[in-house]
Amino acid sequence: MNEIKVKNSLLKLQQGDITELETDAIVNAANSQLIMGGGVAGAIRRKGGPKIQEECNKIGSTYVGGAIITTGGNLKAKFVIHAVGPRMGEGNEDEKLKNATLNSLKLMDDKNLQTIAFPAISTGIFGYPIDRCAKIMINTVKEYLKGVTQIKIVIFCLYTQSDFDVFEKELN
Ligand code: AR6
Repeated sequence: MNEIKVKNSLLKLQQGDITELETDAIVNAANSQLIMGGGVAGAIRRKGGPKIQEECNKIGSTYVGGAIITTGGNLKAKFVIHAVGPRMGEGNEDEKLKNATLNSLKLMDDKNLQTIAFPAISTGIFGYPIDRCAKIMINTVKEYLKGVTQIKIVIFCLYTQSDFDVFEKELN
């Protein structure tokens, strides 16, 4: 099964390119300097245009575990939430990944947004293990959706079939 209902919301898994999604917001796997490099960030920069990086530059930076929001530029998604996950080896990684996920969800409610798509934060260039990521991100979303929220749909958009399989195993 690749979706579950949590209270009034839906948690869904899909495989593909997150920059193609038409959700209210997609999440960028950012760094704390908010400089969009490779991976998901690179795909967002190429498809969304320079405006997103310009907005990031105005904000400047945030802490590891934090999240900030910009418009979606030329993307189909209206907004990009830039969530800063941990670099493997820097310490306290699980807590930081949980906070990056949680702060993204809180921004959604602050802005009254209803649909969000996450990538597997930190599991590319930052080197965090995919199975630990699945466990932490899925549990954080589930807990959050059990509380008071306007969020209707949370998608985990996994780039590869093998990452999708890991998330699917964790969801079930
Ligand atoms: N759609 C969905 N998932 C993707 C896509 C895509 N288009 N492209 C890659 N992934 P990463 P990080 C997956 O490296 O590890 C950048 O330079 C990828 O397979 O994007 O948090 C930033 O600027 C992996 O599972 O992010 C930061 O400096 C996941 O997205 C740094 O990398 C995350 O991989 C962040 O590193």
